[in-house]
Amino acid sequence: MIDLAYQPSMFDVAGPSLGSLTGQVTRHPLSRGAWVDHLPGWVLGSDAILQTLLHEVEWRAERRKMYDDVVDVPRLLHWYGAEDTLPHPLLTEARRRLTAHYVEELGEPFMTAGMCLYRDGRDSVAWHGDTIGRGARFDTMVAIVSFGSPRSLLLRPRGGGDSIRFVLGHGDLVVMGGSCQRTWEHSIPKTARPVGPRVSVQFRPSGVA
Ligand SMILES: O=C(O)CCC(=O)C(=O)O
Repeated sequence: MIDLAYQPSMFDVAGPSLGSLTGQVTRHPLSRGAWVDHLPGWVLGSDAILQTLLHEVEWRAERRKMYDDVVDVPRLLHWYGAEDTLPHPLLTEARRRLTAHYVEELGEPFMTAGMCLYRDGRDSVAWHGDTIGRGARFDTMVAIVSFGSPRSLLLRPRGGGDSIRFVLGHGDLVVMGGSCQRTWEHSIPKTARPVGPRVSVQFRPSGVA
């Protein structure tokens, strides 16, 4: 169980439910065939989901090699395969709704759910694209639903260029699509601001990671 101080949103007190996607999502075309869809506050009552995620998910710390050292990955992780039961039924419904909305363009359903817990502003993820698997060569989509304290998701073109920022928490949705995983990179930078926990849930088609 994770015990993290969290200040709930005053505007997010309803029971959990999903808003509509149709006509609500704003598409931001990027360069080189990449795009990002954005819908703030897609999940209503998202703080209840955050509590479930903080307390029910078996969060794992990972370590990775860095030069001659092995260091802690600065966030906690859990990965749900297509057959795994997600920790809250609303997430299962969110995946179904995302598939229904995007399947014509994506050509396949969202299947897996990766989860990341950023405990506070010291947790982060460095610049990367999701290029393990098919995202390295083919257009695909990664849909991210955010819970808890808002954090910046930055995107920049691979090879350099201006970055763009989405501030994501409290039930917000972004979908990175087209060539985004191979022509752009994204990151969640550390922040010195006092922030509570944020959980990101990333829905991906199978074979994309
Ligand atoms: O926390 C996020 O929203 C981004 C997560 C991410 O980039 C990843 O796990 O690949």
